[in-house]
Amino acid sequence: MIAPVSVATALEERIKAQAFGLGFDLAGIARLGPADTADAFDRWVARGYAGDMHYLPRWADKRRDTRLPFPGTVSAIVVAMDYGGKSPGGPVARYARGDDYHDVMTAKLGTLHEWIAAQVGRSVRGKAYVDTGPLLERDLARRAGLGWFGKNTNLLNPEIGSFFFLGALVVDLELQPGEPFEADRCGTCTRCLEACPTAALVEPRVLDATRCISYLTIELKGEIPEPLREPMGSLLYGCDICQDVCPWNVSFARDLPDESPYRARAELAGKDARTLAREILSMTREQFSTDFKGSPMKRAKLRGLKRNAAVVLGNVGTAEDRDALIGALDDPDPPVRDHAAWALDRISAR
Ligand code: B12
Ligand code: SF4
Ligand code: SF4
Repeated sequence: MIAPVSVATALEERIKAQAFGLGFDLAGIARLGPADTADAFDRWVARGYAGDMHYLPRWADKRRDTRLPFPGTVSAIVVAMDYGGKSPGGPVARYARGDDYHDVMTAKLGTLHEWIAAQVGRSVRGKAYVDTGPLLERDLARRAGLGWFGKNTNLLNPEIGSFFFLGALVVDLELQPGEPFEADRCGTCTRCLEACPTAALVEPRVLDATRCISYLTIELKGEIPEPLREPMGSLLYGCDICQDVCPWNVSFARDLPDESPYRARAELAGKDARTLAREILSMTREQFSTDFKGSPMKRAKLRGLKRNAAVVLGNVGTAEDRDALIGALDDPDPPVRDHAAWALDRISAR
């Protein structure tokens, strides 16, 4: 017997097809409501793991229930977009080498929103979130069937690994939700926990952000604690190590298509850590604004990048890098000066 196909089911399938057509690599639908992992989030904050990311605890109440950030909405179309885990590793994490994913994905979700309104023949109340509001995006994505929480805390999908961004369009339409992803496909593997250079993964699925190189190089505004500088190695911005070692990424990480907005911009492509660090240390504000327009790297501000560049040269620099560091000893920003002095001491001691 052929099962009856409801009009509603057809709409969900067409929404997903439209999402793929817009360039998303995964798409699923979730019913909004209490977040399954809200307690895990609260415990994480209580343990101090959010560090200086004060916006996380500030909106903790709204994160408990996905209906709260945008009242009146009941469903979410959750999408993922691959950012190319197969590109070679380097001083800048892969997610940050091209255009800012917030802009790219928010625009695409806006187009999807308009398309849905045209399909249903009325204006649809809704809002796109790409890291831009108090939503536990991994929680929502797991509910929409996009993957499971890896022990490195990233959402992992059995077909494309974890090198993807997440986004959600919350809407006031009653859509048929997909099946949540219930399996834990990490099994007995613990490679990510062992590979983390700063021991930031304190337990499976629990990250002490204050030790994570991603936090230290992007979110932290002041001094990087000294014991954590050496383990940063040549990482200038972000960190991919716990994803690089993951067998799911080893098998399924993908190349970026030529037209992808996430391909590395010319200022970064193929540059080794020392060259890039020296260029950043001598960069003016004007040059930074031009070269990094529309880049996620603007989040760290030029002073944050200079601080990171000094740490990188302290770890992998040679006597040839001394001049760039000496120039930074006059920087108006105290952490840049302090980290440059630290790096010069390290180079002299080698
Ligand atoms: C704050 C933040 C960070 C912080 C803290 C990360 C963290 N793991 O907590 C820092 C700056 C360190 C960071 C780093 C990175 N981030 Co970030 N980050 C966020 C942000 C804004 C909030 C995450 C959050 O709420 N953290 C608090 C913890 C408690 O939540 P969680 O990590 O999501 O963990 C959930 C599960 O693990 C589960 N859980 C917790 N404990 C347990 C225990 C058990 C037993 C179980 C079953 C579940 C479980 O519950 C948690 C809450 O839902 C999200 C966007 C968003 N709004 O969600 C992006 C986001 C998570 N980041 C993202 C990315 C790409 C990164 C980096 C890869 C960037 C890089 N290369 O440097 C790294 C990865 C580091 C890592 N191993 O996680 C993507 C992840 C996509 C994916 N595939 O998962 C997101 C979703 C942004 C996006 N829109 O695409 N990030
Ligand atoms: S992103 Fe790097 S520092 Fe952060 S948990 Fe993963 S391996 Fe550790
Ligand atoms: S490295 Fe192993 S434990 Fe870590 S996320 Fe991947 S499969 Fe899971």
